[in-house]
Amino acid sequence: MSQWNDKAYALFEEQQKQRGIDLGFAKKKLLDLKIETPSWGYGDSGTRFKVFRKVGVPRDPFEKLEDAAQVHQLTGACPTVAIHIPWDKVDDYSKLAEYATSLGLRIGAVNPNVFQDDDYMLGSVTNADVNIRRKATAHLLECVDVMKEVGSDILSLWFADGTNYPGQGHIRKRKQWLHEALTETYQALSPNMRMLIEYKFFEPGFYHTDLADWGMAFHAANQLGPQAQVLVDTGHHAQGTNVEHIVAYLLDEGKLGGFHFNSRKYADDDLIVGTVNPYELFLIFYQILDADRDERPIVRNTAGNIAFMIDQSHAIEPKIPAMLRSVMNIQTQYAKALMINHEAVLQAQAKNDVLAAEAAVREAYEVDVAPFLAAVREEQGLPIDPMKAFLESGYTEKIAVRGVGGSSW
Ligand code: AOS
Ligand code: ZN
Ligand code: ZN
Ligand code: ZN
Repeated sequence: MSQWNDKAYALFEEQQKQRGIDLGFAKKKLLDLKIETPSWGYGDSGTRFKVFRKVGVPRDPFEKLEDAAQVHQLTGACPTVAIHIPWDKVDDYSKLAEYATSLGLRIGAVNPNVFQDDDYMLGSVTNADVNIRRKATAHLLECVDVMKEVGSDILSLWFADGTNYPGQGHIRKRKQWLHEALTETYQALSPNMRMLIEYKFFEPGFYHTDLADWGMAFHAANQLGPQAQVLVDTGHHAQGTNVEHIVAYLLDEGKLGGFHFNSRKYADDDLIVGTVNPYELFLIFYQILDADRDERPIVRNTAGNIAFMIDQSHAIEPKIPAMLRSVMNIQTQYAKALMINHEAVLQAQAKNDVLAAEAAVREAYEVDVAPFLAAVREEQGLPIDPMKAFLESGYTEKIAVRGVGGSSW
């Protein structure tokens, strides 16, 4: 390690020991943190105004995996890749899984797409037309088959279903149709599979969305059974929503299944994780690490089985560096949360000492964890600065031969 980091780490170690932090435990937790990257984050995407086509963007799902493998090689933290069907449709899914293995990866969550077909304009599983509902459910079932072929254990469901005008759709009928489709899909799951239900309060529907918030997703998951859980996309709430509260609530109910991490300033902006309001991300990890210490096994097991996934779309950013930035920002906030002295927080809470409790949480956020991250990376034989290593690797130049024109979908 560089002399600078040796010194910085020695000081860090001393300070954290004084604060009562078990660094051996923190190191183990940090190494255990695995983050799934999305295949669609490696392709061109954009806004409703323009998709800027970039040189070197993957032309097919195999090339998306190659790019994802770069992120994993440099961080050691991203062994799985989420796929989106039909964006990542291939003739032989076992070939895709084999290719992933050859790159040191695995296929993670399978995301059915029931929003891009023209038939779904007025809804997929909630469409008033029974034939379209059937078609949508058949696609969900097809994705369960894909899971079997690629060895995935997570079906990640997001529905664009909603309406733009009062009266446009029968809200209660649509609720029941949604439930029917979810039930049929749930019954097709193998025992090792989980169904994660994602909610979002608006967009593309601007009047109502069929699965608008965590309460609706939670209720659906409860009705279905233990293999169904809620997926929290950090960009899917109204301004000011206390996301970490939702996280804590779902953890306590054993129903937090996973995340779609991204940053947002206004709506579902899908920006690089941790670039806006990193404190929120830290506070989410605080709730997870607190649940990790819960006396009830159900809560601990839930906290230990969260699928940490990134869901971001790049309009202007180079894709691989943007993904690296997200992964590193997640690691930074997680490492900071690992610097929380939970006993100190709990003691202050028990004494009703408002300021001491707030301080015990915030002080961890204020810790500079850079020496810690560098030490852990170096111990694994990884570059201390994955971004710098990527930029110097020549990979960007190498993939330029792909030309222009790949897209997320
Ligand atoms: C859409 O807003 C959701 O975040 C979904 O997770 C979606 O499937 C993903 O963003 C790809 O578009
Ligand atoms: Zn999402
Ligand atoms: Zn979204
Ligand atoms: Zn989003």
